[in-house]
Amino acid sequence: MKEKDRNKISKFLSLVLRHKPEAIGLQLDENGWADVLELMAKSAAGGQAFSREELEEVVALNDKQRFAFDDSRARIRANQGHSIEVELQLEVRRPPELLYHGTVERFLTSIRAEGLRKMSRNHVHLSADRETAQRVGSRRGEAVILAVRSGEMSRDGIEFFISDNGVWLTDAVPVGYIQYE
Ligand code: HQG
Repeated sequence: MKEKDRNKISKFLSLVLRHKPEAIGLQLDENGWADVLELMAKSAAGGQAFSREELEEVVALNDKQRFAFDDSRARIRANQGHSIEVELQLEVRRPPELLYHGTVERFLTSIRAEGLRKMSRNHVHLSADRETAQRVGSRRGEAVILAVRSGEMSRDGIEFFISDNGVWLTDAVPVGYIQYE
């Protein structure tokens, strides 16, 4: 499959597995899993047909490993990034001393006032490396990278999780833990 076609399917999967399963009448369970056969049938009916092999390829080659099959490979879900309520049963993990968040200038006044909030998603997304934060911020314009004193947050009792694809997640980052560099 061409990269362009894989990206199209990946975007569609992000929509139905993270944000709007109802767009194709899909049912996710409480942990965010969709039945693969149901997903394929309903996607086809909704105008985005793909084969099992194509789906396997999209999952395997996805640049951020956004999706995962369960052990039986009968179900699929998004590893993170949801806006609908799902219980991902994420592992609580002790974070490194610093984590990074990529954003843009126009959000800084608000971030300085209220800290980092999860906005429409279920968590604030952070990364262990600056390059990822740079890429995330660049989606919206010139990236501004914020360092988060995650070690201190953790010692203060704030929990961190890591998704199956290595994204650091937390509920909110209060203003006092953000470093503007
Ligand atoms: C900003 C993509 C004003 C925050 C990416 C961000 C990532 C505030 C935006 C993943 C704020 C939310 C997540 C506050 C935070 N006031 N703005 N208090 N607190 N913000 O997309 O981190 O390709 O929900 O800085 O690559 O940009 O979808 O979060 O700009 O990994 O897999 O509000 O989504 O991955 O935007 O991106 P998002 P994000 P995927």
